[in-house]
Amino acid sequence: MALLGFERKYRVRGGTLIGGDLFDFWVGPFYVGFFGVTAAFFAATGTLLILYGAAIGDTWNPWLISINPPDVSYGLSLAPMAKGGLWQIITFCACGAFISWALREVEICRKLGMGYHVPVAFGMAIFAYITLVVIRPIFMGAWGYGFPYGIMSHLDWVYQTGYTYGNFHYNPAHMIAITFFFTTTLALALHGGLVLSATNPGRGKIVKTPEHENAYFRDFIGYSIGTIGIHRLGLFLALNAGFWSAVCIFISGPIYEGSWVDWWDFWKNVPIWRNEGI
Ligand code: UQ1
Repeated sequence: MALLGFERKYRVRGGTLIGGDLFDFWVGPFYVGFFGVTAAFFAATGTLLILYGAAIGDTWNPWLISINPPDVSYGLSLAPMAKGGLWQIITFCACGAFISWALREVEICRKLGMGYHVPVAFGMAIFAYITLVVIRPIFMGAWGYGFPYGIMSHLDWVYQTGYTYGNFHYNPAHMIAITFFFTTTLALALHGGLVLSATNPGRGKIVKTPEHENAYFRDFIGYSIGTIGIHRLGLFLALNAGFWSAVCIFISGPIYEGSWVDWWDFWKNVPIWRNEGI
């Protein structure tokens, strides 16, 4: 079936979570739905407020524009607009836009009778963002612990937060997250390389099949995870990268306030080698 014919066949009514038929239509190639409307509303409002924040700020240099959270002294209350209130509303709009986008993905899954893997995957990224700007600030008692929205300013925040806890490279969850990020790139490089090598064997040669892909890895490392398996592994690795990133920032502050370098001293104090005699 030609691609456009396929789309016509599967552009079906229904599957909406809310709103029934009301927003059940497409604009050009894009499905709208109730959550398309809310995503557009939150994205537009948030973007306009960022522009307004830049306008009342002291620079138009794109590297230096920054929408800052309120001072920590405001706690969890609402701050005046120019003193972090904008950041609070923009954060609300960002959460609204991201969650709307995920729910729009869910509606498209339902229309097509597919699994929810894409919205679940996107949900992990949303969870990591919300951990940074909502969950952790609430546990620490002030919106001021959220990160500023600016190119250089958010880097300054990462620097500052990292060294507040000694050195983030000693944070065990940070180590796990990085390991998952790197392993994700390894898996995608292997997968992308393998599929392209099978489908681009060279001019005039016959395109190869998944059997060749399996045989390649059996010859190479004695094991092939299989064509579905590599995608399960990839999703698992990528979701874990996002999940452990959220864990690593959440435990820094709400759970542990010291230096991550010192945290490893527990290892020296394990009773069997603490050297106190028995
Ligand atoms: C693999 O085994 C496989 O199955 C045929 C793929 O599918 C196309 C792959 O992309 C990759 C990378 C592998 C090898 C991966 C492991 C973990 C052995």
